[in-house]
Amino acid sequence: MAEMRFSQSVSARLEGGVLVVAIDNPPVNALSAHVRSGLIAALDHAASAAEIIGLVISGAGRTFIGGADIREFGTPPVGPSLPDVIDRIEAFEKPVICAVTGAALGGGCEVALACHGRIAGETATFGLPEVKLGIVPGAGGTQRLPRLIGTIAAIDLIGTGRAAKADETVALGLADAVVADPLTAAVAAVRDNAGRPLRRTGGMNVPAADSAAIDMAATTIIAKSRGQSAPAEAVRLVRAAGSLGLEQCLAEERATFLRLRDSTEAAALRHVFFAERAAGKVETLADVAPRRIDTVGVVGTGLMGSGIAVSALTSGYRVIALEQTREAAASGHERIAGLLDKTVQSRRLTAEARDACLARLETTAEAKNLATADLVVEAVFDDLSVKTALFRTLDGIVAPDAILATNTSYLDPDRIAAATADPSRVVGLHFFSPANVMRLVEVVDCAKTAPDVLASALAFVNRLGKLAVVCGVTEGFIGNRIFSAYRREAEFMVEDGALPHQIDAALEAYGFPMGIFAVNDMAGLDIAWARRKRQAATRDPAERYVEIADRLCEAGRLGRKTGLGWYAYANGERTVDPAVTAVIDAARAKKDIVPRAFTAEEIMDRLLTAMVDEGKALLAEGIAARPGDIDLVMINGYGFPAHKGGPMFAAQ
Ligand code: T1G
Repeated sequence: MAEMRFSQSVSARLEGGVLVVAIDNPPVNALSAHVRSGLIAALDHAASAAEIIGLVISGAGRTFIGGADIREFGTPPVGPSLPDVIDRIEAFEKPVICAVTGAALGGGCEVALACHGRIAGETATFGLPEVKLGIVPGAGGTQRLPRLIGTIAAIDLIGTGRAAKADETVALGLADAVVADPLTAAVAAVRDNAGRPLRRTGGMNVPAADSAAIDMAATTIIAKSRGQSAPAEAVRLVRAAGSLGLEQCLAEERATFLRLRDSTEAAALRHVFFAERAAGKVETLADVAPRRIDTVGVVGTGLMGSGIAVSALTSGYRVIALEQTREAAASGHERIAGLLDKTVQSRRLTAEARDACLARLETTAEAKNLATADLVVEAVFDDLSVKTALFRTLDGIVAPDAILATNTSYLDPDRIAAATADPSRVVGLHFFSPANVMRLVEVVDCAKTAPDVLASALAFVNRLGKLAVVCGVTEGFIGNRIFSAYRREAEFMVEDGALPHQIDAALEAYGFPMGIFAVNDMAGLDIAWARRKRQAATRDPAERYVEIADRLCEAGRLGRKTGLGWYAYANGERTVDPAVTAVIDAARAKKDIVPRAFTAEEIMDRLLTAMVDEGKALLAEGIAARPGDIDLVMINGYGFPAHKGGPMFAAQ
């Protein structure tokens, strides 16, 4: 069967009168200009060839279509536009069926919606993730999806931007069938539909739905948007589909898409998208093969250790979890099993998969059982002498090529590595709590870490499905160093006149889920207090130091866990406590500080400046490789709103 080429990325072959079109635009078959023109050319050809009874649209490789080409955003538009292609497909006289293997996202899902039938392969996923890029679907998604699956389901899919797996899409009415061989099935579907009235999605009515239920779905989406504008806009457009004409709504959708595309919010989220793709990529490791890791040892099964164990288990690793005593090992097993149960309850894991995880878990008090581990991650108490003693022990147990990783947050991993005979096999893996939920892992490239050890650590974090950001050795790595810098600035402003709840309100209005003083209360004030006390002897007396937090801790106000911290927590409710204001007033009086007023804007400017200045220092010291890495750490580890792009981006 001769291949026909319609552009550099679109070709086709004829199969029994059916034109089977393949899009081949690596890496994800994005709808670049040459893909769009190739599709139009294929349709033109099919329209003019009487022997052709219809078309199948498919994607080469493991993706159907990853969406519009995001790299084209902000560049001069090149025709045909995606709506042109979509309208042409939907209006086509002959049946057009898509065979979906892998992801059909954004414009890729909109192409599928315009087809007269959708055949899904077992790996197929459908989604309109545009809100994650600060935009709305711009080629009919907000109008055609509700026609197929109803307003409520459409609000959920478009408002969250999540991708639905093949089975769910058939249940929703988005895909017609899930089959092992979608291409063959699609060709058959073209034959079945040839010469018959075609099902044009745009021509369908939006199924009626209970308005209260629609309101509920809309409220849920908007409540989670943390001030981002795209979700509310998407909900508005989907709701309009049920009440206004298609053409009018398509025009409004397009106008909204173009307006949002050029917004700062969308630019911020595009920055985050590409920063995530760049993160974890280390040029010097391009040709370095990671070591094989099948068995992971975890030392300590407390909050962090059990979370790390669960992440490794649910990613298919065998896990040996070590505790100091048999009793502790048994309760560690229980804690891990409990977390797995919770994951099953939240439908993120099947019961069978949980059982398989437990079958791959061993908890023990025998350190020698770690001899078969390819990688050991320690999550014991954050004390240097405890960690160095542990690494010395592990050094004598694990295989010479096994990797030792420390989960320390603040200690110097080089000093931990120096306790071993071979520091080149030591790396930092700084997880965030809860480790089975938080995406971010700071992968610390220590002074002597071997390239293939770093490559192995990155491969391990990728396999956990987490976001790896590489950083060098400094106290607090990227995240905690920046966190300390803006906490310091926040405390300066408190001493100068602002109140903790005012600063938190400014951060929450900016888009943080929680302000810095509330975060400190949640984490517990004693950890930072212990570190300040450790540093007191070496602190520069000329350096400004705010004592308020020390006074709170001395008064037993250690945060939520004691019911009192920067706030009071009667019945778990966060309330402003005049006793704290009194401590603050006393601290100001002691330094003869006359308090002054701060606007929310000034508060945010000062906090962002503190973050950015520390970020610039981290880049200058070579601790962070890219500004985007710093943004990802603050977004994924410290609640910085993604739609602001992170501190380095926001500062631009
Ligand atoms: N455009 C351009 N480049 C893209 C791209 C896209 N849509 N998607 C991915 N890439 C690049 C990415 O930067 C990386 O490049 C490489 O492909 C592999 O990506 C009108 C306007 C499809 C699930 O939001 O979710 O359609 O780093 O590492 O893990 O309504 O990519 O190698 O140089 O992520 O296999 C909507 C975005 C667009 C989906 C594959 N679509 N992509 O995951 O690979 S807006 C999306 C993804 C839209 C219309 C609107 C994932 C993937 P590099 P990767 P992966």
